[in-house]
Amino acid sequence: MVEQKLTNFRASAAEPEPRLYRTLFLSDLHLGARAAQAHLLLDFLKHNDAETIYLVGDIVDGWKLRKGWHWPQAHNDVVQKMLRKARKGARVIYVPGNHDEFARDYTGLTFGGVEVVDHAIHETADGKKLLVIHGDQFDIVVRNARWLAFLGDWAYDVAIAANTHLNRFRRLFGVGYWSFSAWAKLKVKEAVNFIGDFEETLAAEARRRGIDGVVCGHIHHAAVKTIDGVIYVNTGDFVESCTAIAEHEDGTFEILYWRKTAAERDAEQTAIKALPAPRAAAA
Ligand SMILES: [Mn+2]
Repeated sequence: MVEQKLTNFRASAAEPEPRLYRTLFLSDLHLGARAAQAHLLLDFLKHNDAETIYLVGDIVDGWKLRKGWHWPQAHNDVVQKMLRKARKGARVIYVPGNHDEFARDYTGLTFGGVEVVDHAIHETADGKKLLVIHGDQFDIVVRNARWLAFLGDWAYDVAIAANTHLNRFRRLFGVGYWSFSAWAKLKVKEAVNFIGDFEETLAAEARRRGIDGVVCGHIHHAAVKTIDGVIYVNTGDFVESCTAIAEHEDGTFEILYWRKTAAERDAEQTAIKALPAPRAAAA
């Protein structure tokens, strides 16, 4: 019994306090897909906390789950951990993406303290207004940018509406959703162009709405930059690069490269364990 308590004490003493940010943005976790990095994600949630957490789409991969149920305990643990943060006072806002499009039917509702919204406007510590949106809505605009610019505003609105319906149609008939990361691996050169076009399209959308910038996901490519005076932030993904975006107390943004951070920390701890025990009292 005493021994048990001691172990518990040691375990809690070894648990680090999580780092507290003003805001955290995460997207493209793809829970339910075999590629999901649930353990690394749990590690991230254990070490990082925020007053407000935005889940910027593709949190659950409904497309993969349709093909076969894959929901191990670790994926459940991630959901539990997130709900726990909401219970403990964090504001958790869920903006669905194309892979978890089913959640778009629940916008305006709150589940276990998690608010589901179509998009959000985030105000930074220094008063800037940013559109928070997954970004898939703009795929069709990105791929037809020149034509749409030529045809004007109405064509742009039609294209965005058509994109949503097209995705629903593809889902209904079980046609696989176009996967950016799979395609990008095949066509590196075109992917580079696509990333640039996507970034510009999203920045243009923020400008169109008369706000300061945008926070999005979808293309699995993290970024914090300014495009023609508009703030462009992309959360990246938690499948391959395992990135997230943190907003500091002064309103500045930082990309957290968690795969790298966790690997470096683990290597350091292994190195410390490998050191011989100190012999301070030796005569
Ligand atoms: Mn997506």
